[in-house]
Amino acid sequence: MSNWEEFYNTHLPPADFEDNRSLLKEFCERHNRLQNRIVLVTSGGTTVPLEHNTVRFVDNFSAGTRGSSSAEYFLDHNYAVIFMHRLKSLEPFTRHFTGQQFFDMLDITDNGQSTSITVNPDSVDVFAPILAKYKQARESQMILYVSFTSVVDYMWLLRAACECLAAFEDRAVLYLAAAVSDFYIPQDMMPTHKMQSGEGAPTISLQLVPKMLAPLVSLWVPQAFVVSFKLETDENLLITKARDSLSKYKHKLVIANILQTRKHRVVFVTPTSSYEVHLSREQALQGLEIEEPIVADVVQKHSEFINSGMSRQ
Ligand code: 9Z3
Repeated sequence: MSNWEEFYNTHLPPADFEDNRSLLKEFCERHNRLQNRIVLVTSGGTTVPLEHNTVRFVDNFSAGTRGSSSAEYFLDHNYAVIFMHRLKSLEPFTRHFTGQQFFDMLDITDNGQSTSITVNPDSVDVFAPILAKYKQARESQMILYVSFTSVVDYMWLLRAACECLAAFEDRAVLYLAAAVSDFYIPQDMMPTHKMQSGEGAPTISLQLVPKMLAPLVSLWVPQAFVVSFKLETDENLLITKARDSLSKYKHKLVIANILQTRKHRVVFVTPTSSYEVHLSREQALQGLEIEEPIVADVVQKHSEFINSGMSRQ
């Protein structure tokens, strides 16, 4: 048995798995009937629980900015979007108003008989276009939200989504932007209850998470346009690691980024080329987001892929 098969045999799916599987199935069947293009956007970090009754866990950084903003740009390009995200990480549309920002846009008036809440006139110009896009995406059912928390939840959901996406053949894009842990504690090596400090300092031993890109590319969605992200903190490793990943898994594109500069610079690495996509200082100051040119480029590459008939070779 391969590592990944063993992983699914020894780790139970999350409690809401069957509900999510039905939602995925229904969403995919509808969009496949309509012959739409579809993208699976994964977003946010995964947790690695240290106990079955989880009080403590190891987390992966990632606010979900890349995934949530990219989902909006894919909708602009008429893709149906499965937004598979870490619960409570940033989501498309609402991401523009985090914390108190949303409340600050509202005014409340009370004339003694009734209370009304309105959007502050200064905020209408900012809020209206985002609300309109949100309503449009929801009413036309172009976006499905499904969430995960732990790396095990993520793996179950990823495979279930792929099972539904296979029918789209080359019309599906997988845009794997989530920050997925490489290490975890297998269920049979995890204590049931909260670790007790009275028992002394714990020794925590992490195991390697199987590389799901291998079955994903070769078995689950062999005709899809698969884009993975590679995150490094050492610039000297970035391109080599991205190239290694492409030659190992044989997918279409790796988007490589460095932790500190990820919001204004990424490198597109394909089997035949590598080039930078970046925002200038002025563009960043104007509020442009790097995900806009990233998604435009991915969409263009996806179109070329479909037109070349490469997935059928
Ligand atoms: C990324 O590299 C994403 O671009 C970020 C986005 C997580 C950096 P934010 O959510 O950050 O906007 O704050 N995602 C992929 C990270 C990852 O886990 N890659 C693995 C690896 O590099 C597997 S492909 O080995």
